[in-house]
Amino acid sequence: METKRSQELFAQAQRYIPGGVNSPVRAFRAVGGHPLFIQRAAGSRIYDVDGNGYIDYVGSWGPLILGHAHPQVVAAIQRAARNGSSYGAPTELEVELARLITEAVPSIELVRMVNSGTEAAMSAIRLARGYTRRSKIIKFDGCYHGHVDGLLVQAGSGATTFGIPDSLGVPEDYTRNTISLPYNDLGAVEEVVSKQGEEIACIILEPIAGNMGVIPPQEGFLQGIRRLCSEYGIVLIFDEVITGFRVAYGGAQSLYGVTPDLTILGKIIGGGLPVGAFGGKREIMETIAPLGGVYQAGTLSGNPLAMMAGIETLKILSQEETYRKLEEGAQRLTEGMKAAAEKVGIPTFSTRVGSCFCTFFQEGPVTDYASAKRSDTQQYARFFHTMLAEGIYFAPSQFEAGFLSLAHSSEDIEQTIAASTKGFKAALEGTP
Ligand code: KE4
Repeated sequence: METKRSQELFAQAQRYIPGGVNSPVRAFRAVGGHPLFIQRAAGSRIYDVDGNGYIDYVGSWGPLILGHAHPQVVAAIQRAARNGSSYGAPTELEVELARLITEAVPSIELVRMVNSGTEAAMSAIRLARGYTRRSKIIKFDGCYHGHVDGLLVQAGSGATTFGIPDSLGVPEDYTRNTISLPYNDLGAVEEVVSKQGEEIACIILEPIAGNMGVIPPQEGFLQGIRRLCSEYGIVLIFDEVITGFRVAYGGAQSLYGVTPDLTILGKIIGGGLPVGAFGGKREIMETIAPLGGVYQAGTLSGNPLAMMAGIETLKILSQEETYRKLEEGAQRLTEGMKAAAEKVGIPTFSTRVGSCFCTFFQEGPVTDYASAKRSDTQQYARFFHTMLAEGIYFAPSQFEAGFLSLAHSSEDIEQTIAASTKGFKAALEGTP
């Protein structure tokens, strides 16, 4: 597979951009080799600058659940752009997207738009602290909520990929109030909350962990945390930046029947344009400026282009059959790949919730960050590159989620399953 132009661009990019990328995980450092520079995408495929096409299971890390360049979304963005890109004033589009979100997720009574998941997490935590007048927060090892200073403690995603448990540049006193516990360990939460519950402003977690591979919550984990938060007056924040509108139209909270006090969203609600949002109980949200004393703001928050792309995306997702189609396609894909791995004889542990999935290169079980890190990342790297050579683009890191879109055809899925036999063989035999 010829990637000369990508290599040239990567060399150029490194002259102007740190590591040649605008987000670390894109640099392929966890799998080796050089990143592919993408020129265009349509449906289930992305195409690099050398003209190679790939079936794409990254989907821009989750937003492109409809597939790339969906005609209705493109047309909607074009319509909006003809009216100007941003006014820094309220628009009807913001009201429409807020209405769709609050209807889809009943726990969200009020919602504020921002421009990234990081901004949403940062704002929600400040809000929880302002509302409770408490400082301590609990997060979970391997969960990633964006590059918020106080949360870069055992972060998942990029940080795990680079094996950096914390980030440089985060002063000690920024993380002094952050307690990070093992995911799926309700006992550990009970232990901390029983001693410090009155000092804890919030517990923030991904209801399905998607930044250390995909790790579902174990039976009773979310329910137990909900109970503890109610008992101690702790704000429960679900980070549904990945799972919101991904695993169900109502997000993971609708799937597991657990109601958080605040929810953060991103990715899908912007239809591929920069977006984030945080929302929840009216009483808590009314502590945010201009109503209350917790300050938060943003120049491009609620901008018309992202709102239009989000509205169009949610309208399509709200149609009947959407999530059944995603479920069936992803089930076929992951079962087919699991069967291929078993036939090759390579130990893998496969997880899936709806259309997000992960193949861990280990026996398993994988229930938290410590067990996820036992995966054989060298095997994963060989699998990744072999699949790439077969025209299939998975995440360039073992510690990310794979995403199926509505644009993936059964032929795409069958092609991926067939190619995975080669991928697993290369992983096992050590030949990329
Ligand atoms: P952004 O600031 O990247 O929009 O969102 C941060 C964020 C918050 N919460 C969850 C659950 C997330 O997964 C993310 C970002 N996800 C990563 C991929 N796992 C984005 C990819 C990247 O960092 O380049």
